[in-house]
Amino acid sequence: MLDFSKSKLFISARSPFARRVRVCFDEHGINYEEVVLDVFKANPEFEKINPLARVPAVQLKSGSVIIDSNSILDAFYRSHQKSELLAHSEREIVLNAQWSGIAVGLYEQAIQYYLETLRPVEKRDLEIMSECEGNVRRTMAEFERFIKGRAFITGSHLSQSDIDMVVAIDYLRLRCPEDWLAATQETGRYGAAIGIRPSFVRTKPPPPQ
Ligand SMILES: N[C@@H](CCC(=O)N[C@@H](CS)C(=O)NCC(=O)O)C(=O)O
Repeated sequence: MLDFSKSKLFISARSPFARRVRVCFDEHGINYEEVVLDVFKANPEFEKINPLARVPAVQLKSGSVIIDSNSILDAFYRSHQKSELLAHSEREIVLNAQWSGIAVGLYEQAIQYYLETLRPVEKRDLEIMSECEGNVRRTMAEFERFIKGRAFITGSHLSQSDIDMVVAIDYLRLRCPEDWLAATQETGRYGAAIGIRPSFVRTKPPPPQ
C-alpha cells in the first residue's frame, strides 16, 4: 500500500494531465502539497525529480517518485481498492477505460492544436490544426450522444472517467475555439453538474495568459 498523504504533487496550473490527478486526490481527501511549475521554462530542480521535465509527477513522503498521470492513478487506485470511484462491474470497467482513454486523447489533441497557435501564423501547420479540429468535433459528437440522459459515465456514480472527461471539456474550452463545443448541450449539462464539486472548483484552470 503506497501512502500518498504528505506527498508533493508537481503540477502546472493549466495541465489537464495534472488536473485529473489533483481532482482524484481531492475527491479522496488526500492531504498533499501542490508544487506549481511553469513547464514552458527550464526547471533544473524539477529535472532531478522527473528527467522528462513533465507534470504531473508525485514525490511520496518516502521519497519515491512516480511520473505520468496514468502511472500515478494506477498506483493510487491499487492503494485505494475500496474507492467509491472504482468500477464495480465488467460493464463499468469497460466504460471507464474507454472514456478515460478518450479523455487523455482529447488533452493531447487540444495541446497539439494550442502549440500550433503559439507559432507565428505563417509557420502554423494548418493540416495538423484541421486534423485536431476534426478529431475533437467527432469525439465530442460521440460523447454528446453517449451522455444524453446520464449524470455519470457509468450511469450511477462518479468515476475517474468522469473526472477525466470533465477535465477534457474544461481544457477544450480553454485552448480551442468556442464553436468546437457549440452543439454539445448534453455535454454542457453533464460538465456543469460535476464541475460544481469542490475538487473541480479548486483546480479550475486560470484563464490563458
Ligand atoms: N503522458 C503524460 C503527459 C504529461 C504532459 O504532457 N504534461 C505537459 C503539461 S500538460 C508537460 O509537462 N509538458 C512539458 C514538457 O513536455 O516539456 C501524463 O499522462 O502525465
